[in-house]
Amino acid sequence: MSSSPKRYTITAALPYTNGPIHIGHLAGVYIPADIYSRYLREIERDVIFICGSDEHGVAIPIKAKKEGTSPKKIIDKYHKIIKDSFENFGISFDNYSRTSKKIHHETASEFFTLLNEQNKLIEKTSNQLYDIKENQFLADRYIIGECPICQNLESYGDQCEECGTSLSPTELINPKSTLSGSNPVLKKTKHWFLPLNDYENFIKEWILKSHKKDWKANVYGQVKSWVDNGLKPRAITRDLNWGIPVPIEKVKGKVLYVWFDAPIGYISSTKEWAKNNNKDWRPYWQDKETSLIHFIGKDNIVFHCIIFPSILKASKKYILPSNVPANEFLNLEGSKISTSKNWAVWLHEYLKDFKNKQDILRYVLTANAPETKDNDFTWKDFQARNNNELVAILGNFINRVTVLTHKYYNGKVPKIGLLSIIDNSTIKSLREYPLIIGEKIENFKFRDGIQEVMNLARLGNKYLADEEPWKIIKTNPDRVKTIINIAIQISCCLNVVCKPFLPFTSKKIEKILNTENKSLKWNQIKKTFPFIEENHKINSSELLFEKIEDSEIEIQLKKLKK
Ligand code: B3M
Ligand code: ZN
Repeated sequence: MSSSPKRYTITAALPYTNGPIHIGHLAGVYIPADIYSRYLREIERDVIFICGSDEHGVAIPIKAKKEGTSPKKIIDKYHKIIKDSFENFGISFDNYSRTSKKIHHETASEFFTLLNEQNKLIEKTSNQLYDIKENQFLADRYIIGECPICQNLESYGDQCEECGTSLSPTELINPKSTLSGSNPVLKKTKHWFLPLNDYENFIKEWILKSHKKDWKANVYGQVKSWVDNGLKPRAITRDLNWGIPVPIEKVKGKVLYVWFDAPIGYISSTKEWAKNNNKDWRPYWQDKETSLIHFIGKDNIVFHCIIFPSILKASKKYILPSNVPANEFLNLEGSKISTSKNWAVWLHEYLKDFKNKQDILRYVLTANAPETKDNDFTWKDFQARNNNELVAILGNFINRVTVLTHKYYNGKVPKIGLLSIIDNSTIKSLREYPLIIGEKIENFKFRDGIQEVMNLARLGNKYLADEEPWKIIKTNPDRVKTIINIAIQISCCLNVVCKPFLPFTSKKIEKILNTENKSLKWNQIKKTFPFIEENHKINSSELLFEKIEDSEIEIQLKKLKK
């Protein structure tokens, strides 16, 4: 791939609609994907940012049973809650679809049929766990038992959530049905398998050989360990009544495995976007000059780096991801986030307690993102980062500049005069930031990126503190004009570079600087200086961030312990 792809298809993992989403999801997947997409749009690239709800799989009927309702009611309920949360946090999807839509059922069925007709699937009858009381086969999460790897007693049939190992139900020790609690028996049933062993060499060449340097070590390492253990055929159908029916005439009571259809959901969502926008979806999935990037959490690596690529490869028409920047997990106050134990910060609840404060969470989750290892979110850290960084550094700088401009010049940008050595070096470093931050984002180093945004604000604060315009306003008014002009240029640059990270804040700064109609873009500020010309009128200051009091944090801690 050339260094500058023609277009980007950016996907974020499709959340299961069996519950609302929490800060772990946001930190691991949606914020990084959003920063990346927003940045690429800023530098005027052709980008689509795709997502949607994952509405199949055993998780849905299980939840429906728990809430005493139907799967359809469950997916409708959580689809809405999740979609609203994303919108409220400014996650800028170009399309947010659902895998229950007709377009998705058709697309997934076509994939299955294509592979089946080209003899790329194998049919196999094997013994599977069966619940005699409930009269049904027990796929995936319908089974719970002891993990053969870490001895966790509550491992699911498809995956142990404790150690992350992918499993099949028959591997569990002492399996129990989650439906009736009974011990299942073995019963013969026929399924379709994707012979992953046939793709082992392809994965070796494509990832292990070619992406050792440019893919994240955690992702590369997981792929390598899968391949080292030998890839085996994997069932892509299930005996269930919730999902996409296996598209073969005589086959009844079987559906596609959720992990077969879900990633195809990215394609269906793209098709839906194309239809709504009068575009062609194909280049975004089939043109070699497109860069396809999957943002996911670490538990989804095998599906996005081995299984889905094998399906894409088998289809012969599709491109492969150019990167899969999976993140590790975010813990909460020292413990694993857990939906069942209600140990989480739910986004829709955060928004109730911290109204219009989305950017604080976006900031904290980016600054502390689990990019290379699991990380911990604590409310104390949340408070400290808000008070000591957002308020004291970023907010403080913008506020000082605005207040001084109004105090001395009625809000009009003063004329820049002779430049001192410090002015020159400040301008020089200032102008390097868009480049530095852009590079960080392009390399998926969002933590470093936001750190640099803060460093730019620090540069501004230091410049004002060193030059002390308030001390010389009477004795050297011309000098003060230059200082304030430069400080305004720093604010403007700050506004542009914080756009992908803190979209709500950047809107506010734009309003203060009165640059909404200027559409100052990343590329322009790389090329031209000054960004704002003299006599431009700026608006009065608006507080960007407020201090968070101890009492607010205590409420959150209490809520968790409940
Ligand atoms: N719904 C699993 C998850 O939420 C799954 C992702 C699908 S991405 C195609 O972790
Ligand atoms: Zn385990």
